Amino acid sequence: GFPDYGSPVRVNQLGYLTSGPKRATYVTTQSTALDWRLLDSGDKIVAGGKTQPYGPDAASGDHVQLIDFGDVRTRGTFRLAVGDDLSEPFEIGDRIYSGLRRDALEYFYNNRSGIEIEAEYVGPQYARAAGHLGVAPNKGDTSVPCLPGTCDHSLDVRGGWYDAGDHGKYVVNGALAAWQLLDLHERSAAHGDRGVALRIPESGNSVPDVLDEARWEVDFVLRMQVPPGRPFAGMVHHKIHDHKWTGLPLAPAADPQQRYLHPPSTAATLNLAAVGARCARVYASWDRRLSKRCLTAAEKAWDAARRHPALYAPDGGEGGGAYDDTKVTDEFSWAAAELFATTGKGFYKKFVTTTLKAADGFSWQETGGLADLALARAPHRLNPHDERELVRRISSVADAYLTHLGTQGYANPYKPADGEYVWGSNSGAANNAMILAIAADLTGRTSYRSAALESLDYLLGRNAVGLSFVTGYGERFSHNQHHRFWAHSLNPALPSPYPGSLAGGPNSGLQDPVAQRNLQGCAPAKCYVDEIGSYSTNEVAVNWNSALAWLTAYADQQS
Ligand code: 9MR
Repeated sequence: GFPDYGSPVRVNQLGYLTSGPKRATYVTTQSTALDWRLLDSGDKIVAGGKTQPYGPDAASGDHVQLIDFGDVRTRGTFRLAVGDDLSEPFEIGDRIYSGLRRDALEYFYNNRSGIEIEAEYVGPQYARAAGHLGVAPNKGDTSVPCLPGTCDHSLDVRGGWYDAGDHGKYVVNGALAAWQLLDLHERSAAHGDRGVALRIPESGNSVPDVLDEARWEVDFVLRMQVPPGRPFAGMVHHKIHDHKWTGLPLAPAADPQQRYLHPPSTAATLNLAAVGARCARVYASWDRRLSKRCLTAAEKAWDAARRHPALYAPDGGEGGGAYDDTKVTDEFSWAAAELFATTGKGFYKKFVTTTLKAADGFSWQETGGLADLALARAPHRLNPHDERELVRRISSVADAYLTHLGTQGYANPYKPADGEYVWGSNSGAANNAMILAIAADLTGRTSYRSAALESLDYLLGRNAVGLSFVTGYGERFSHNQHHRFWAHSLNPALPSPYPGSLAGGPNSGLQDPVAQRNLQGCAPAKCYVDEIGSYSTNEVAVNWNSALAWLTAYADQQS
């Protein structure tokens, strides 16, 4: 039968900022304008108006109308009604993103490798033993050998975050996630916000908590660099993971498999160059030693990548994600831009060869646009002409996303040219929203700010499946993301995903058996199933939660 998509009145189920845009989408076969009503918690009508007919929404196939209640600035709990159809309840208020902003960051502590996750911080349900410290049955990660035949050293690569629902640790998306947290901090600091307190062991120290968390990953990425005196010294191992895919559920401490370091890649090496350069700048005023270590490692990585510019991680393989990439001009450009932004050395500038493009946005694989986002944090490095050009480029991409958002039935800045939704489409939405937010910062244009905020509506319930893709937020939310420890649906003794965990989202590729069984013929925006087995639509990942963390920090600062 039909899946249950809940109320046809689709809203941001967390809520709307008092000073932000407020729109909803109504799924209906009717084509004429209808009356909508906003009801308070006592069912009293506090506002009303006419819906705006829209028509069929291409991504979902839904026939919809739009509701704009942006004039309402009353705080409280409300529902929207059209005829007999009632939305889920939602808030209108000022600090509605404070909790999610914190939880989205605490995702990372919960997914740390090489450290016990303590009940004191996460509560008894989420507490677990440290994984991958070489304590039996674990064979990792204190002395991990190379994949047989690829090198003869082993490295201590403890720490870092588990990539996603599996226990692999992959440099290219891990570095991107750490980068996004560092950027979040840098932007917040520039806006006079030191960030929220996290429930993590380092919280009492003098360093902002988000930097303590990002450091957990930065330290790991530094450990992945091939030491001096070895073949490929200065290059960075692409990834480390189990020999074969492990099953679900599995606590990190119970993983008995042999783990291997996979060969260095140019892409991973340039990821260290990029995040290392950013680390050097961001930690300069908090931890000079780390800042220096990061810069030295970043410059070594850069030199090594120049010597080995075409070592590509292969597609396929066993036991972990491939994170394959055979085009690294974009990684060279991003790394050069970060190194230039931090050091000011003109030498790096000529290697900045890419710019932000609306069609690409950015992702672990496509990092060309990050060159512009790096420069956006260091405008003092640019002459006035180059700075104007940078702002013009970022604005024109933001204009494209504004159009995407304004021309879809469910406002979403993500609108792939071929109409197909990719693996991790929700991170496409969140990353494009980040670009809109940066464009708003650079230009002061409120249309960009509104669009960045409205993107959160999509993630939090105003979408084709009527679900908030973030655990614990909204009335109807994703409960069963693919994860080896947060596997409540497989073993009731295990927890559900930690609140604030973002699902990958609709993926029209149907790249797992559960999606293939349940979603044949789905419209792209509906190719999603909240089952633990659907890793291609319903996994969590560090590089997706970092996007959510960035965007919710931004939204929280807008009240
Ligand atoms: O996010 C990755 C996506 O871009 C790829 O298309 C997909 C298939 O290669 O892999 C995704 O990353 C997964 C990784 O391969 C294994 N761990 C979980 C990651 C998130 O689903």
